[in-house]
Amino acid sequence: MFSSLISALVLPVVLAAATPLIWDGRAPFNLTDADLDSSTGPFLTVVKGSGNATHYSSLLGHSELPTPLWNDDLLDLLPSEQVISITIDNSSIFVPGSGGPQFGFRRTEFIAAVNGDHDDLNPLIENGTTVFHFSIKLDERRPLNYTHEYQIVFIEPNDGTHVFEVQLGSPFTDPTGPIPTPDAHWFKVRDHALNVLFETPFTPDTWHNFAVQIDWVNRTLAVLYSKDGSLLQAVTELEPNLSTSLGPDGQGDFHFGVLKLPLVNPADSPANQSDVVHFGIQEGTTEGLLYSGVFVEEIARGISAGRQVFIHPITE
Ligand SMILES: *[C@@H]1O[C@H](CO)[C@@H](O)[C@H](O)[C@H]1NC(C)=O
Ligand SMILES: *[C@@H]1O[C@H](CO)[C@@H](O)[C@H](O)[C@H]1NC(C)=O
Ligand SMILES: *[C@@H]1O[C@H](CO)[C@@H](O)[C@H](O)[C@H]1NC(C)=O
Ligand SMILES: *[C@@H]1O[C@H](CO)[C@@H](O)[C@H](O)[C@H]1NC(C)=O
Ligand SMILES: *[C@@H]1O[C@H](CO)[C@@H](O)[C@H](O)[C@H]1NC(C)=O
Ligand SMILES: *[C@@H]1O[C@H](CO)[C@@H](O)[C@H](O)[C@H]1NC(C)=O
Ligand SMILES: *[C@@H]1O[C@H](CO)[C@@H](O)[C@H](O)[C@H]1NC(C)=O
Ligand SMILES: CC(=O)N[C@H]1CO[C@H](CO)[C@@H](O)[C@@H]1O
Repeated sequence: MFSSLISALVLPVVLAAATPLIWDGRAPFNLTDADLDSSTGPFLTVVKGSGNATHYSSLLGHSELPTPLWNDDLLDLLPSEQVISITIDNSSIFVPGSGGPQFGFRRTEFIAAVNGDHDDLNPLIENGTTVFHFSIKLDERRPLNYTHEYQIVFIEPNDGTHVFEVQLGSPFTDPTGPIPTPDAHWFKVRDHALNVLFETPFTPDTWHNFAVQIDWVNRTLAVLYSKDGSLLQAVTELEPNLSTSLGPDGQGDFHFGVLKLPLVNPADSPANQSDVVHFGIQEGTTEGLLYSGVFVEEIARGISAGRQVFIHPITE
């Protein structure tokens, strides 16, 4: 189905035009902390607590190697992007435009943008069929707490639903069930209706590479995955995702970062216990994830699988 790999020698030229990059979030080495604080460049950094963006996120320069999938020059020693560290702490209480401070959550997320403008970018990256790429690694020094649920990558239309999402940890339940759940340490890629399409263990010392193919017209999803420098491979078939809205109502911001849900606080009223956004238990710990390889491409004639190799879109 996706086996027609064409020679890496000819492909960069052939498919550079056939698989256009629409938005590139692979942080170049000239991207600075000041750019993060001012949302200059590819990220809108407003989803965070009251500190500056660089209180919660940083560009790791040459101190950490990004995924080798897109950085394969000279034995990976000269990468073309910096790793991005995204963290939360007890001050990571986001105050959105309405609805009041989100005391239930702790969250820091980057949103795909061009110098702060996401509204004009979203219709470009969410049109036709597009592929959302991202690679994730454990931050050994800032472990997550797997008794909690984390939503770490998602596209969120205005209705607050997620076209797809990547989830870690123990799903939030009210009342709290047995935690941690058996697959708490597994990545779960979920569709709009929260069905798990793919899951895989979040092993340490490994870049976990994902790509999600989204057909915005026929409303389907397909997932590709690999580790470190291995080429991406399809890990699902083409899956219907028909509960999403068509057109602008179904489009939204592309987020990646750390969004930690609370546990139910038995001291709260029943109504407040179910208000996961505003109530619940948080330990206030500093936790984080590492990201690289974040970009969005069209699939005019192929999906980037890594190391200059392109594969066929998933069609069945
Ligand atoms: C980084 O350099 C590239 C060209 O090499 C330029 O297009 C881009 O705007 C620069 N980015 C920043 C944030 O300065
Ligand atoms: C945020 O950064 C600005 C400019 O660097 C600095 O003046 C300010 O003190 C910082 N605020 C916080 C809360 O760290
Ligand atoms: C979306 O795709 C259609 C068909 O390819 C094209 O006509 C239209 O211009 C695209 N819209 C945007 C906002 O890119
Ligand atoms: C993880 O969360 C649970 C539930 O709130 C808490 O009991 C535990 O102490 C937390 N672990 C760490 C390391 O913070
Ligand atoms: C989308 O659906 C139409 C109608 O069922 C079908 O003809 C077309 O092949 C589909 N396109 C893709 C890319 O699956
Ligand atoms: C529930 O939340 C409201 C504020 O939204 C607060 O006034 C009320 O005291 C809370 N009830 C309990 C039992 O915590
Ligand atoms: C975390 O922040 C909340 C809300 O501001 C506060 O009630 C709580 O005491 C803080 N926890 C820690 C461990 O600092
Ligand atoms: C694979 C899968 O379960 N897809 C679901 C996508 O959403 C539609 C509408 O909610 C469901 O009917 C599908 O089962």
